[in-house]
Amino acid sequence: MIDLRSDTVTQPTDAMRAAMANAVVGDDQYGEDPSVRELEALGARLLGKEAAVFVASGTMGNLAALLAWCGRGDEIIMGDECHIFWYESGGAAALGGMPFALLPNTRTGEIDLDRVRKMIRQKNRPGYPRTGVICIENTHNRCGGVPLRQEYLTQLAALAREHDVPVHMDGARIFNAAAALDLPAEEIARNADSVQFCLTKCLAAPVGSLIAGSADFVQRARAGRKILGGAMRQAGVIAAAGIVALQTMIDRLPEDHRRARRLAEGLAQIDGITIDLDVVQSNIVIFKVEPAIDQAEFVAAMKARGVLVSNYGTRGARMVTHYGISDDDIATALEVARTVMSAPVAA
Ligand code: TLP
Repeated sequence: MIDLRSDTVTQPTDAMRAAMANAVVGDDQYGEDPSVRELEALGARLLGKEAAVFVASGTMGNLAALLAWCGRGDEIIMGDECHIFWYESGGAAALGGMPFALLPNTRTGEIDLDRVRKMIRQKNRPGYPRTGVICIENTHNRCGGVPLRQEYLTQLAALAREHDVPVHMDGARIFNAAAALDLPAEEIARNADSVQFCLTKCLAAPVGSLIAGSADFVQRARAGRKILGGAMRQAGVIAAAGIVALQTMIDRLPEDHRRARRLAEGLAQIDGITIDLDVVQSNIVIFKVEPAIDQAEFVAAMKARGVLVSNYGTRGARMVTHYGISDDDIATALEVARTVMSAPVAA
C-alpha cells in the first residue's frame, strides 16, 4: 500500500527506536526526566521561545494552550477551516467553556484582518464576552498545506498587540512552513505568543507535540496539561524519539515538498481533476475529482489499486507526502489516479 492519507502514518526511524530503548528517564512530574527536559529545551530553542512543554498530541497541545490563555466564557477567534474547529472534538468549548468566534479562512489560510479587528470585543462592555486569544494555523492543513505569509503574520501580531490579545499558532507543521518559506522556524514563531507543533507528522516521531512560549505561559500550559490528564511520568521513553526527530528529520522536509509538487502537477494534468496549484507549497495536496467522479468512489477505487487517499469532505481529496513516500510511489499514485479517472462513475 502507498499510504498518502497523512504524514501521521510515518513509522519511527531506526535511530528513534534505538534512542527510545536507551533513554535515560525519571519522573517528569517531579521535573526529573532528563530526556523530556532535553526535548523541551531543544524545542524552545528551535522556536526562539523561553520554554516549552511536552504533551501527548497536537490536540492536547492546542487545548492546553487555549486553557492557558482563556477563562470560561472567553472567546477564541479562529478561521472556519482550522483544525481546532474541525477535528478536536470541540474540546475548548466542551472542557474550557470557551466559545468559538469563527471567521472565514481565505484560500491561503488567512483570516481577513479587518474582520479580526471588528471581531475583537470591546472591553468591559456589559454582555460582551472577553476575547481570549486569536488562533492561526501554519501550515494550514485544510487550505492545502499553504504556509501563512510572513507579512500577514506580522500585521496580525501588531493588531493583536494593539488590543492586548495573545496569538496562538497551531504550528502542527511549522517546520514545513519554515522549509516552504526557506526561513528558520524561529522567524515564523516570532509573531505568535504560543506555538503548538507536532513531532508526529513529517518528523516521524511516534508520539507527542510541544507547546512553546514565555516561561509564564508554559507554566500555565503545564497546569492545563495536568487538568487534561496529560502530565506523564517516565515520558523520556517517548521524548527520546522526539529529540531524534528534531535533530534528524527537519532538513529532509524539502524532499517531501518536491514530491508533493510533482504529485500536484501530475494530478492537474488528469482530466476531471481540479487543483489550486498556487497553494501547494509544502507536503499536502488537496484536489477535487467531482463532478467527474464521486469523491468517495474515487477514494475507494484508489484504495482497491493500492493507494490510500483521504476523503477531505467539502475540501476534496487529500494526499500527503512524508518520509515513507518515494519518487516511485508518486509515479505509481499518478498512474493509478489516471486509471481511476479514465473510467469514472459520474458523481
Ligand atoms: N491532523 C491530522 C488529522 O487530525 C486531520 C491529519 O491527518 O492531518 N493541528 C493540525 C493542523 C493538524 O493537522 C493536526 C493533525 C493536529 C493539530 C492534531 O494533532 P494530533 O493528531 O497529534 O492530535
